[in-house]
Amino acid sequence: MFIQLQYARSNRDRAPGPAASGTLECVDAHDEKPAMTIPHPRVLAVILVFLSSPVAALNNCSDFIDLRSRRNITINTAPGQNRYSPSCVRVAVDTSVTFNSDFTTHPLYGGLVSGGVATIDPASPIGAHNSGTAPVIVTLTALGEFPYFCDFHYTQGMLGSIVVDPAFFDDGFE
Ligand SMILES: [Cu+2]
Repeated sequence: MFIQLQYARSNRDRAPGPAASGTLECVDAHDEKPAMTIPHPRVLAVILVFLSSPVAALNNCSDFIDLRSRRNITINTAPGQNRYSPSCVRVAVDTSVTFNSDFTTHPLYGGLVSGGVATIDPASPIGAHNSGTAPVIVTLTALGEFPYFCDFHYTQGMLGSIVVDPAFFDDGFE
């Protein structure tokens, strides 16, 4: 090892130019490698854009409150306020979500609001609830993102989204 380093050093210190015939060439494979490889600027830009953009951003959600350690969560509608609280949440699979609201005055639908247009998703596990004040309890058994909105007030910001991640606490360590 010591001898290898010595050769490498003398090889590096040698004046540039072709080696004279008969000279022993000892090239350490690592000797010519830069200490750190810097990606091409364009590659770097793509990486930065990827890192800075949220994983998902449906229904005005960019920051998701991390509630993955909970088995049950509640999304409330504050009286007199046309919004959900919390609105953007990240939960573990099989989490039970309780919506507390007056669904007659705040019809709740699973679906996407994009460009000011709300589209009900009939396949959403959040479903459709447009009457009464009984709590709506939804258990989210599939991975993915499930946006939802109030049909009367989504233009006022009464909308949100739930990201369902794999359960990280299945071993009981919570
Ligand atoms: Cu509403």
